[in-house]
Amino acid sequence: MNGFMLNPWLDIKRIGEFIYIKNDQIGLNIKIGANYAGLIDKLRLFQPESVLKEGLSPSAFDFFRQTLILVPEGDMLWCRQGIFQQRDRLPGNPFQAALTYTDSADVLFGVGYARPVAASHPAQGPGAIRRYLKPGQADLGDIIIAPDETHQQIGARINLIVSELLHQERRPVMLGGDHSVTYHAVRAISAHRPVSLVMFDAHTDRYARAGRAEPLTHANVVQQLLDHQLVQQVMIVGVRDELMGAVPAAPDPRVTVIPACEAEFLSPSCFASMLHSDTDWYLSIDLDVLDPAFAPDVATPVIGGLSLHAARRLVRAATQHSRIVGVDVVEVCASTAPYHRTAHAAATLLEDALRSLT
Ligand SMILES: [Mn+2]
Repeated sequence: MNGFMLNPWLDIKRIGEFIYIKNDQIGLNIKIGANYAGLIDKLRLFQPESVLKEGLSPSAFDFFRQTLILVPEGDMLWCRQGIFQQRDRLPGNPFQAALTYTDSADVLFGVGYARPVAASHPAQGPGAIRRYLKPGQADLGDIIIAPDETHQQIGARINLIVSELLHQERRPVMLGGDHSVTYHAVRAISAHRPVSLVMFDAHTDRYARAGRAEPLTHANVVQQLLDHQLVQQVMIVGVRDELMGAVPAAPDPRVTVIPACEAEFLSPSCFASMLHSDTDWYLSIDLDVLDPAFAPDVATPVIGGLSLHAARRLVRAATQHSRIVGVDVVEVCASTAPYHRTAHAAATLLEDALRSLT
């Protein structure tokens, strides 16, 4: 397999004639002469055999083996900075926890990506949601996103993490970010197996300006998944975009829409029976599915949404009765209030989902 493994806490710096290799998590702090400069590239590319040829003790590199995630070759940003920005959600000793996170079936990671023009800040979603999650979830932290990075670069990382977790037979649980991040997670899953999308959203996310090829956004993520044949079926729950004057998207036999007014009173068993058992499902929860009374801090609120209890019933029905292969929670923005009720609602729905996943 192409790529290399990297300890996410590793800090490699060259200062003058010396190279410092530091890992605060395990109290590692070694200094080597800069004439070993070639060594650093080998370390980064994780070629321990060739490193050993340089005459260093094999045990000096044990810490490199305490690694978990494959990093793509050529993505030097990850290489320099590590994969994840924060790991403070890891239970107990963070280093030990990371080594054993694979014991958990569900593994969280954050993607604080937001469209550049967003007036509000879904980029802060992962941190906001974590504040209300109960401790104990395996959590890789947030992927690093540099200001000038493209959606493709960020997408490649999401793809990599999701693929690696699937390979380990884990379930990826992504904290967004705006809704466009869902595209990359579903694409990664669809490369492994056919998958359908069950999505809670005020919008169909199938909006397009006529006659124009558009880049991936939060507003067309479902349409792009359909156009690129990455989903078998799409079930969208809680839609009420007519209230904001949206033009209905062209009918597509793969898409089922349950309007908010029906979803509020839909029985869990009826909903579960609509999620066909002949496909795996990816669950995506856009917090704007809730009425703004419950979730005001979303990028595009629409009046007339679901109550928290209705959404919880349907999320639990979906996770109890269908094969869910991945989950995300998206579009939680920053709040000016000390009590972030939108993030609390997001954490509640996510915990409902994780509790009832089988
Ligand atoms: Mn959405």
